[in-house]
Amino acid sequence: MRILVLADIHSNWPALAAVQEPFDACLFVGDLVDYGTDPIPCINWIRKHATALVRGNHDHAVAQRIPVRKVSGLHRLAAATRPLHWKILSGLHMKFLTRMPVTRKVTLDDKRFYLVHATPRDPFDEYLREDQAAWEARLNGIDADFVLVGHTHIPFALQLDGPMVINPGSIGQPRDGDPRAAYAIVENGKVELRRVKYDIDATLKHMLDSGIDSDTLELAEMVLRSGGQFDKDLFAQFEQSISSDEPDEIHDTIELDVFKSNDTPTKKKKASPKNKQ
Ligand SMILES: [Mn+2]
Repeated sequence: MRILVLADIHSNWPALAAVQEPFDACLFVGDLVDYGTDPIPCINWIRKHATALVRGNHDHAVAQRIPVRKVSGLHRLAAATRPLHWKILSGLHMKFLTRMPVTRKVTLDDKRFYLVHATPRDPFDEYLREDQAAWEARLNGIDADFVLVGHTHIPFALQLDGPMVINPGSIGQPRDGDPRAAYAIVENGKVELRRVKYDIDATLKHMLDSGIDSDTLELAEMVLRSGGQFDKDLFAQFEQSISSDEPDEIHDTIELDVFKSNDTPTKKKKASPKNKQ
């Protein structure tokens, strides 16, 4: 069984549409919305194709109509796009976001998967990257073969004494220095972290046409084209810092020592997000 693992789509339809993978099941670990301006085809695609899914902090904020309190850093992007979501999403779409579970367990192909957006200790907010001791401490008591997470937008596959923790990286807003959409494939108990190029111009054009202001658009372009690793001095001009102890959402690059590939997989069942649903 070929399992497609997705996270952090963030209303970036051209990025999701670029994933042309055959798959038998799709697991989504949260953050469908915010940052981008095209949530509807993303929600429709996930509604149709996700075998199991969980809610991310941005799904929660949009669903619960929580306004963005902080306007520095990437919060500025969320501040510009969240009200647009409230304007364009139907009651059905909002209900879908509201009903996304916080954690989910599912068994596929005799493997037990545990899905949570950030960490089991703090399902929405804790940023935890590839740190063996920290993950072992947080997964105490969780009985699973694979723990699937998102949130950091930085891919890794970490084998612990027991489960393997997989972060597929972000579809809609990668932050590891590689601007290509990131996802993972789990097949026969093995994981591959993959990347695919997508039409960033189309994403930015959609944002422009949606009425996003030029400063925010410039920030979005820097983030998307650099894979989240843009010049921090340039970034500083966008900072309208107000004191807050909320964690910053920008992270430094980490080296990946796991397999990455753009190879086209052997064609099987084709279920691609080619057309808007
Ligand atoms: Mn996210």
